[in-house]
Amino acid sequence: MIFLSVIIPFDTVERYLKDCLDSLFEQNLEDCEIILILNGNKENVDDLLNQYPDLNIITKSFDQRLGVARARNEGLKIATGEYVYFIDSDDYLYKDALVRLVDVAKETHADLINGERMGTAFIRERFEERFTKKNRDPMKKGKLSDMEFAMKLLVGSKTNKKEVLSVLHSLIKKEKIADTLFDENEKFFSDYSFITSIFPNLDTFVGVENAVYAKRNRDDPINLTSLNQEDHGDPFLSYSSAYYDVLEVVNDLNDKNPQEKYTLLKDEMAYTFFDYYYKVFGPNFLYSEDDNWRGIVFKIMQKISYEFNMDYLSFFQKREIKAFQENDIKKLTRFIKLRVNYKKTIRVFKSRWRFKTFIYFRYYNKKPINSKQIMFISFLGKFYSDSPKYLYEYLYNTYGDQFDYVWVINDRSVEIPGNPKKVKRFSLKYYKELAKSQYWVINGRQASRLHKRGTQKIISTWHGTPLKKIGLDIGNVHTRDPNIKKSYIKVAREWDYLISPNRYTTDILRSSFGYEGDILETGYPRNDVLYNATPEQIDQIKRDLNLPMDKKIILYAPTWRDDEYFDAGKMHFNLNLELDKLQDALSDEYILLVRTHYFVADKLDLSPYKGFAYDVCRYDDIAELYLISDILITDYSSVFFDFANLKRPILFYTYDLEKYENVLRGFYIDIHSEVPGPLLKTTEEVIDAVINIDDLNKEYSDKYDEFYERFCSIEDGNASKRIVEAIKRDG
Ligand code: C2G
Repeated sequence: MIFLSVIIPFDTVERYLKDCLDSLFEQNLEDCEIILILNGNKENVDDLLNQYPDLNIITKSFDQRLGVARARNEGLKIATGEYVYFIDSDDYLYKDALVRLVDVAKETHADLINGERMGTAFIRERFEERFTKKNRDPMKKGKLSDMEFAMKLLVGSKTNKKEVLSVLHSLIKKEKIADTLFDENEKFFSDYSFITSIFPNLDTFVGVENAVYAKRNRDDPINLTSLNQEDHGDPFLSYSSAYYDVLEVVNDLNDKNPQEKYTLLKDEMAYTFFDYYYKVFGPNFLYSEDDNWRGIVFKIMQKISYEFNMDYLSFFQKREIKAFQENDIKKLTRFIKLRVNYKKTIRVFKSRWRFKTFIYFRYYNKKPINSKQIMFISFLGKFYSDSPKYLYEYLYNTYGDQFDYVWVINDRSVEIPGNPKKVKRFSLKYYKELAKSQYWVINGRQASRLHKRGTQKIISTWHGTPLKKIGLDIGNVHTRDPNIKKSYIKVAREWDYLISPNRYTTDILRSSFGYEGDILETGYPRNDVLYNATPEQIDQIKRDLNLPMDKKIILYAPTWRDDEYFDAGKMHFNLNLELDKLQDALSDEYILLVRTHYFVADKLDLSPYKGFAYDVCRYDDIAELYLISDILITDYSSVFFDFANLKRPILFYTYDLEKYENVLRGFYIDIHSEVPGPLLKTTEEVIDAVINIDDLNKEYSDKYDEFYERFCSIEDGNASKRIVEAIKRDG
């Protein structure tokens, strides 16, 4: 008899399934079958499955989407293992999570052996890195008994707030499941009835420490929801009613046959519910303006309040729970208000940025605005570059000291002509100058917690003609913040002017930000220099960078990938271009400048390619790099729209085109037919294209002209001037 059957329902997102299977493969489990229920999936996963010849994968396919309950049942029907284990296809195991459970199962033969489920927004690699780095400790067993710890894990960690019980990450003896199936009519909560149905059969439980299962929080609440993010009504009502349903069943079971396992389970459920009440529900209750809702939930909480074990509660917590029992909604509101405000005050003083924001609103924002002051920021203060730089230089050269200029720049040693005031982003001085400035010139989104006031105006230059979908048009947001789409609209509502380089961008900016304000379709200030620079200036850039003057230059400037983040705003990037091959083939004639996107946090090591490849990631202004480059290689970055102003050749190294196009972002134009250069998939193809660049120029000549006409024809080196004049006309 096989020892273990792992059941995985799969309907979508192949790369998540890959993480899942990789992590299973790394467990090196013998005596294990993996039952994969393919249902309603559009992706062909055969190639993926062929990558695991050593895994015993049994697939069962269905054309239609079955739903998780039915898919798991299909798995259960054919499972032959002594134990059954459920994992979802978008989740994965941390290190040896499952082996640990299996070892304990072999040793103890317990009926249920389980580990911890931890919510995460990270891709697998990053989860592991962060886990080790930040030392986020898994739950400890401490003095708890095997059964007590197992109940804690079954009900879930505090990160899975709105779940009562989960079947995931438990080894369950198949004979104890017998013929029990998941309730296929229950879309969301079939785990609960499944567990409570088999619960009477389970006698021995062991919870295992340090066996962590990563539960992926998908991060787009609008387009790519996971089951527990789907909107199934008010979170409190759905959690409390599920809690109550489970409680009733457990009470019934206990009445019929009183046992410790039922009491332990009930205590654990109540404890987790209380935690949710205290941290999430309490503040929501306080701030809600819906008296009807408040009335309903008060009654429900009143009923549940009798389940809490008062011995574990602090004095203040007890007061609150008693207010429910005394039916005193006013008293309750007062108590919650007191503790929420207390916590807020502590937070303001504990966190530097909260403290500074507090000072900004309460103090700096009460001081007068300087009608002559303009503040500039480019790429989060990382560079002196982009349209804010060229608008600034135009203003400074034209109006000199008639204005007071402030630059937000994190490295204050960066030289800026005219000696403007320099402040570091999010420093106290930054807030002070922000509050005083009449104009904020920004090339991205301002922090959503900051708001302009009175006569202040925001000029948003944005930072590129979009190829890849942006803002509200992105189908599947992979960032950490689930509310990012709402914040796009909120932030754009504060802009007074939005700069656009062409009609195409104007239309997209309107829809992708829901923006209704003024758009100045003037061309980009950052492209002025591409028309105005002299040959001497161009040579000087090369000299400043210590580049050989006798070689032609290729600039490789790829963009970032939404699924490769490892911390807020920090991305990872794998250089997929094989530099050794490029060096062998091209270094007689060319050098290569490598510039990753500014989100990418990895440091490149180009030392093996000394004399051929140069790291220009930290160089402030990419426009200057365009000026010295003979060929651009990019992928889906907006850089080629700007580079095209120079009418020099562009190659697209799109090794992961399918993923980028179909899964990560999607594009506004047809990249296959509308871009002015070839799409290349391998380093060899890139080399070939560079060697035959003259032929390619001829081949793409008509397409390039069309492209230039559509995206670059407004540009003439005077965009900054047009913008300043338009704003002056408005007063
Ligand atoms: N950039 C750069 N180096 C790179 C990539 C980008 O300096 N290797 C700069 C360029 O000025 C580019 C801008 O960052 O135009 C935006 O980069 P994209 O790769 O296009 O990506 P993103 O930041 O997501 O912005 O509408 C444009 C989109 O919003 C894209």
